[in-house]
Amino acid sequence: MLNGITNDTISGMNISIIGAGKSGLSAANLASILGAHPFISDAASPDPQKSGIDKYNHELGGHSKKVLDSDLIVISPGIPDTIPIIRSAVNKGIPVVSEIEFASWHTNSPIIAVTGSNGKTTTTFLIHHLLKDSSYNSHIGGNMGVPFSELVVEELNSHELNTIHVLEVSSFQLEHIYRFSPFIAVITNISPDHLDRYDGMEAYISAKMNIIQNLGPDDHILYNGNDNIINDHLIHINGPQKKSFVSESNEKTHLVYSDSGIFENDKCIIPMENLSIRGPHNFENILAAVSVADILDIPREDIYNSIKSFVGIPHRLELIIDADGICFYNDSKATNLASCSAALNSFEENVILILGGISKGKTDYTILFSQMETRVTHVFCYGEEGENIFEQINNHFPSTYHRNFSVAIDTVLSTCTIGDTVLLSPACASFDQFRNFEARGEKFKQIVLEHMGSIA
Ligand code: UMA
Ligand code: ADP
Repeated sequence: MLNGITNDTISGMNISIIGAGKSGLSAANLASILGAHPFISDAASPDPQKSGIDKYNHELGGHSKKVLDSDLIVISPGIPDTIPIIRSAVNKGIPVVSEIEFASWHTNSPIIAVTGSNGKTTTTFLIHHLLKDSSYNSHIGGNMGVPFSELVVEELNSHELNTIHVLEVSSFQLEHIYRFSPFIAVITNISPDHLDRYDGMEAYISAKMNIIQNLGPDDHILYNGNDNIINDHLIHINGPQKKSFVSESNEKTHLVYSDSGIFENDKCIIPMENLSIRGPHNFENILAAVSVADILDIPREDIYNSIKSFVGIPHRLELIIDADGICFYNDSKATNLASCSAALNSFEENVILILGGISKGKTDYTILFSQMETRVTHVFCYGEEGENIFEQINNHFPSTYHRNFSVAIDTVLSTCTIGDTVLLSPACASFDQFRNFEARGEKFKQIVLEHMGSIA
């Protein structure tokens, strides 16, 4: 498959890189540092100087046959392998690898890789936080925004020892994996997502499960034992060491969580009020990070102190303000049903829920009904998908639809009263009205804070 390519044979090679986003540019930089000849090809036409593409041989505005004049192709995660140029490359026998695969050839440092449908970023940051606090030389990257190739370039330049790469890896990045082999693979959970890219759920799950395909007997799989999909797919896996980070006692002291905190052998060692992150899903993320730290033999006392100082990540169930008894939460990163469901589970009652954006594939929002029943007093729907959501919900819950996001939020603000929790947990992607989920979350914060300023 890789035609005998190893890290030693990269120098002098012609490497086509598909996509001139973050991954493509970082892979090109790594390739050129290694003495290869990168050629970047992008379907769009970004400004070559502004983007930095002008430093490399490149073509913009489409993928021509020049791409096929190469020994190796590195594909960016956002690009599906069904595009014609990749089909032609495969037919010609040119190896196509993902950016994280390519980067992994050029480091011998251990990799801790976190995948799953939800909780990847939070868990990855938690692990990095624990490792840093314990003086590990931890570097964080991957789907959270820093391409793995960039970490590898930094490592090659710094000559630092004892590096550990803590990576968030998406299903997209796990396509075209051949040798990528983490020392610890964490699988947080699996539920429907990205079904606009995959030919059904099995294809999506299969991409996620690639994370374990090269693991050996000294490597570890840490997984969510409450997740039936993961259990079903791991049951026949032998070789790597497997451990559920929930609901199973381990060789160290057994941890469980309840509404009030995390317990070790029935003793509450991290009370809920000592944490900046909330909700049962975040307890699971913490247990996953603790299990990683256990493998690295970090003392439990250090782990607990470190967890208490973790402040959470913006746009993930982030408390914007408690304005005299009305709490506003920004959970803009909740772009699928399972993450919205996790947010709902984090509150008891009086929730005003904001749903909408752009669809990631056919979605049945009625799945949320049982949780909404006791908790949600009104649903505000917005955006391209909002109309569909409104149609599914409106006969069962008080609901309102406004296509425009800002108009929808203004209406929420004129409706909410003391005791309400206003929750933006949209269960859809943001791209109909925003550049990304961060821009949506920032807009939400801005409107809420301006409104609160104006009525204070
Ligand atoms: N392009 C082509 N041909 C095509 C389609 C696109 O050339 O047929 C070009 C576009 O014009 C653009 C480039 O490809 O210039 C974009 O490539 P990309 O979408 O892979 O984006 P990157 O900037 O390289 O960012 C990627 C990840 N993006 C995606 O997976 C969509 C980033 O994850 C990641 O942070 C980054 O690599 C660094 O590792 C983002 C993401 O949305 C945050 N991830 C998904 C998610 O979290 O749900 C999986
Ligand atoms: P990812 O990187 O997988 O998208 P994030 O940590 O960014 O995960 O969280 C994405 C969304 O999912 C947020 O809305 C967050 O509140 C929610 N979330 C975080 N952890 C979990 C979990 N373990 N299970 C379900 N939802 C979660």
